[in-house]
Amino acid sequence: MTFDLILKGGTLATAEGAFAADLAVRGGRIAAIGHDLGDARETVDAAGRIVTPGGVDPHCHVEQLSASGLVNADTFASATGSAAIGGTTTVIPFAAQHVGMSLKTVVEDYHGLAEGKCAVDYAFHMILTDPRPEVIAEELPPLIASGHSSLKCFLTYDRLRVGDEQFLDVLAAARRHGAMVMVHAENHGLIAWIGKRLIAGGHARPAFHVTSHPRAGEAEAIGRAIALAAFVDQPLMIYHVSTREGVDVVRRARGQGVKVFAETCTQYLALTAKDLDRPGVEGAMWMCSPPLRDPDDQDALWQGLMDGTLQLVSSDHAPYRMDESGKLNMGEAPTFKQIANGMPGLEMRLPVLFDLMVSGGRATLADFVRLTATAPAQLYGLHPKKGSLMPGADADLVLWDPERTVEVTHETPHDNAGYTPFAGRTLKGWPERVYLRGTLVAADGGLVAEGGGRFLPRAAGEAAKPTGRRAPELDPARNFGAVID
Ligand code: DUC
Ligand code: ZN
Ligand code: ZN
Repeated sequence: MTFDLILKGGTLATAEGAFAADLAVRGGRIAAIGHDLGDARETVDAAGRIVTPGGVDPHCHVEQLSASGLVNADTFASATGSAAIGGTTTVIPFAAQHVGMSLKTVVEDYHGLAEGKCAVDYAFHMILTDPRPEVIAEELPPLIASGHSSLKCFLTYDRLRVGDEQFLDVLAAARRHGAMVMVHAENHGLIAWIGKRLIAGGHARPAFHVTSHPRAGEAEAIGRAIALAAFVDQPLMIYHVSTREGVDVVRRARGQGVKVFAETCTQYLALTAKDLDRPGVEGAMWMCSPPLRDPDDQDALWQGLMDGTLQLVSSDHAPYRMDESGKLNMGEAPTFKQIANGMPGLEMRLPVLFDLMVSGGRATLADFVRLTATAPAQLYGLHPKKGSLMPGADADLVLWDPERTVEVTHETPHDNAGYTPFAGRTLKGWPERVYLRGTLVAADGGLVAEGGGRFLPRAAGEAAKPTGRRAPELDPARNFGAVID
């Protein structure tokens, strides 16, 4: 039977390794892998090219309302169009609840914004800032059951953070209903305490954002979050690990058998705190939380990615323009406390990581695929449909030209941020053609199909399953018969 598409003569790259083969697509799915596969309506010459599964970016903020009332610069159309051009074919942004809001309404609203607008497939994580009893008991279970199987909490940020008791409520509910929990883990008191003193002392330019998010605050909050999750036996994902100490805390917990996972982001591997050290407000372009750190932290993050302590690299795409609509919404000379945190990265994630890992020799092609596509799909219940090249999987494919070099400028990406923190770098390796379920969506740096992305309802995967070992205080057999749910 004739195929719809054959990619012929390329090197196929999976999380296990790379090999020479042709790949055939039928009905939006990978139909066959091998040689002499037969006829197709379209055959693309992939000689000299690398074929990877489409990237899965499991941490990006799109059209999201912040606690201060700002909405990030991208729409679902612009963010996902830019993702597609960069080789990412699945994104998991957030439906973000704020205090007092109905979680159900929030999720419906984000679906309304995304539906029919996305260039790539998408799912939603839910952010819980107000896990009050009726949200936990009534709203959460049906939302998880309808495919929103992951929940995020913040341990810092005014108006977003949950206390330890609230976090335990979320962890216990996630365990009961089968969801992954993710956490932004930084110590709020440390950040508030040092921030006030920096501003009072006149140390207000963006570089001081780094000082104001102490390294110790990351290690402390990661350790606390893990302790609470282990107490109730709920698997936990630590978001955007940035420090050596943070990596060490995760490694120790995993060594003790705790079911904890961790990610870092492109910017923590490619950029450092020095990037913020610029006159005036210019450093605001490199402001994210946790902040960029030091070369020694980058070494620790790479080591963590290679020894399995960290499982994946996301973008934490959170675009704000360098004008009054975004980073400068509090005027031309804001303090670092008044500047929105976040940087764009959906489109540049894969090219920057391909350059660092594959062209730069930091990792293998298989590592690149594992960290950017396969592991995120596995951890969030999307594998093997996404993140794999198995027959039967969605034909989300990227054809890479491994020899092409591109000098990145602020005009290179197609999102709405108006700049990229990676400008000035020369990258080797570039996504040439990008397919979503067998349809070409991006080619040679341009979008060729819009609005074809579909919502991906997800049941939680293996990663979110409890281990069966709760704290002794929750074990009736060891606790005078007390049953605590
Ligand atoms: N930090 C976050 O926690 N979220 C969005 C962007 C950022 O820098
Ligand atoms: Zn965060
Ligand atoms: Zn984030």
